[in-house]
Amino acid sequence: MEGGFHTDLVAALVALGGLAGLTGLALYAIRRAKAARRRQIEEVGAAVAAPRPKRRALRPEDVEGGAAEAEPPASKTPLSTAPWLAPSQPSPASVSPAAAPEPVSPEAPGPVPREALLSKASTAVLSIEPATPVGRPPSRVPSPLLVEKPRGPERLMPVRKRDVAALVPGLEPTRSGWVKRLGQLFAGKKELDPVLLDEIEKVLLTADIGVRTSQKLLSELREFLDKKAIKDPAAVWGYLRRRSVEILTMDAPAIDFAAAQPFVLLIIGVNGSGKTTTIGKLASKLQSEGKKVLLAAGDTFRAAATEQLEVWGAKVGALVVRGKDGGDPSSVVFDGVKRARSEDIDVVIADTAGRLHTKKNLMEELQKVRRVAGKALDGAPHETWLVIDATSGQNAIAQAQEFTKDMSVTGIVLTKLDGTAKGGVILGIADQLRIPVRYIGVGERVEDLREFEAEDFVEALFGEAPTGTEDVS
Ligand SMILES: Nc1nc2c(ncn2[C@@H]2O[C@H](COP(=O)(O)OP(=O)(O)OP(=O)(O)O)[C@@H](O)[C@H]2O)c(=O)[nH]1
Ligand SMILES: [Mg+2]
Repeated sequence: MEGGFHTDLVAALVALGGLAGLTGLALYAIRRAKAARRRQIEEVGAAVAAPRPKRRALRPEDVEGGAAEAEPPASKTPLSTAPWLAPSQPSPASVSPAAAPEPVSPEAPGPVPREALLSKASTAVLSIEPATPVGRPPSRVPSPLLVEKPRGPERLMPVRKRDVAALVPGLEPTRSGWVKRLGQLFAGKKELDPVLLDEIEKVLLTADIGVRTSQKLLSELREFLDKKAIKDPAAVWGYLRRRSVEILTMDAPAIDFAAAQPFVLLIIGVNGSGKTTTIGKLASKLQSEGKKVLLAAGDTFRAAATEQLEVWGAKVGALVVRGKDGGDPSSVVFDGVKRARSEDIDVVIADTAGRLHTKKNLMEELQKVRRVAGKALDGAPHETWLVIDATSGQNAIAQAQEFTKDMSVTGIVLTKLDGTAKGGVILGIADQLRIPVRYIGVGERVEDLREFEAEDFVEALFGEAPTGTEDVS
């Protein structure tokens, strides 16, 4: 009996011991599992909390060369389109859909393939990458719709869209004038002879290029022909084309309207040259790129001039600052720049009354406008553009020379090229003044103001080079 009791007791103790052991094992397993889970959570937490590289959504100023550091103010027109991206085209993947622009104006330049845009920016990473597995180092966590800010000189630069076909109709009068005559001289000629050289001289001298520039081209031509004994008319044609590009190409960086806030542009020129129209077209272009533009009605001479500017302002959605009729134009420009500063405007374009370069008092008035603009904002005006009517032919060269004596002109706008065969004047102006031509007007429509690009212009003017053309230099 007593032995049976002991056996039961031992069995009970063994069972209890087994149970305790099992419980202990179970608790140990649970603790291990919890620890493992905690480690997992900590790893993820560390990955999330670790500082991320400086990446942020692409902003327009990144591609425009604007004030990339500054947050765009809330009051600003939403913008996300660079000049080279047509508003009507889908934005690049890097631009958040929320910031996608509404087209403002129809004349925005056409799109540039995204690949082309990217190829210019070696540091830009426009990433749409698969999600990164948890636990990877944060620096390798790609984020869709984020872009690494390009650094230094390698910032995204606009890729220029070639525009030759669009220029051809506007340049038709000049193209079918002296350029055609020049081309006809070469047609069917196998060899260059002195008679042909004389004919070339005649055409160039009547081409409104100006006597000086024509003579220069001819003497260069003779020199090359003597030296290299080149008899091939096609080579001469090629030479004239190439020299034209060289004359029209200036060592001047593209205008960066984001270089100042606001960027102040003063427009000057003789009566009726196309100043106000150019201002309207340019304002439309800039607004469509997302910039806020203010127009200063510095032509206080004619009441109709201010109204004309106001019509443009309303059309393109730009603010217009006006003064009293007959008032001091410099005070209008001063008010315009001040207002632009307080309202976060990007570009101020100041109109002025047309004037003859021969009128000393009127030229002094312009100088005052310049000085006063500088009082409203250090460094203003950042550019002063002389608007020249191409129909005035060689007189335009004389005009430009006079204006540049009194004013520091930084750019030329040549208007009305569509209405004249005197487009050659552009060569004379560029050659003799060495001031960059910034825009050309090839019609009255808002889209007829075209950014000037020497090669496109020459190609549109001369057409395709005859077969067999080679450089004589
Ligand atoms: N065909 C053509 N006409 C132009 C062009 N640019 C301007 N015009 C026309 O030229 C005329 C004069 O233009 P405006 O802009 O008023 O000239 P403005 O220099 O401001 O004139 P003022 O203020 O009187 O000195 C207008 O009828 C314009 O439509 C152009 O590129 N081509
Ligand atoms: Mg005007």
